[in-house]
Amino acid sequence: MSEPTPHPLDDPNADPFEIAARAASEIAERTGVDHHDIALTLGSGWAKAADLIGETTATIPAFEITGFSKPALEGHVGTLRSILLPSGKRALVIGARTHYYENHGVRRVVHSVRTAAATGATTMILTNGAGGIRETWKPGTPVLISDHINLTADSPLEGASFIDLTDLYSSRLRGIARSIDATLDEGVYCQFRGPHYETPAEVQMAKAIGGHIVGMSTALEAIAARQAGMEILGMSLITNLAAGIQKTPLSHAEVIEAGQSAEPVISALLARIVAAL
Ligand code: 8IG
Repeated sequence: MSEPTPHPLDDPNADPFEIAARAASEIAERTGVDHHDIALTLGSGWAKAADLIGETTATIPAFEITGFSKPALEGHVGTLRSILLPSGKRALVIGARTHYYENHGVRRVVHSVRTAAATGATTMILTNGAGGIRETWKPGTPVLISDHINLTADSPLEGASFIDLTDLYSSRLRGIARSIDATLDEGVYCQFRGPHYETPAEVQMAKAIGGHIVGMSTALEAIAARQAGMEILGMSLITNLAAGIQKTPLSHAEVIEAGQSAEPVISALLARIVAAL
């Protein structure tokens, strides 16, 4: 038996930005594209957007790139794709998310975002599947993230990095999204640690403090994207109403099923938004 290779981001002396820069140069080499303009992280329910936004010119298993981990969850694609958009811009599609609940530390959670920034991307589109607190949101509803409440009690920033998070989820980009679909609602995303879903009491807490969407990703990634100077568009697919809001218990299978049936519609929507950026 060989020793498992240590993960480069687990070395406390390693510089996560240097590792992201290394990952970006590997992506440039493997894709033949030395600069990407836009990056998209496609969460549950959003994966098909990759096929609709343009022509895929390279697909790389993410774990072959420095700093990326093997996917923990089935149904998460685990690839990095370089896509040529009709506009001539280049998009990097990240189908491999490391979740905070995997307990690999926040550096590994935000590595894909830092890598995207190091490839040159100045726009970061973060998508996820999430629970809805507003009863008017039926499963399958896409919503814009207007702001977030980070309930992980963690941060991707190290040391005294005081980063402004006003307009973290760009009102300009939300406006573009709404110009494509005027019916798009928006809400405040609460990132819980997970991987358990919330109790009904926790959902009521999230509602009381101003939350509308509950999830297990995105907020920490958005903070890292802002630190890297990117403009952020966040979108959630409401796959279920949050615990206690819906009358029946939550099941991962139902969440996956809701995501799959909404996927064609929301992927087409996202593709139209990307074309308008
Ligand atoms: I999909 O109801 C999905 N992800 N925290 N709560 C949290 N994450 C989720 C939920 C949910 N649904």
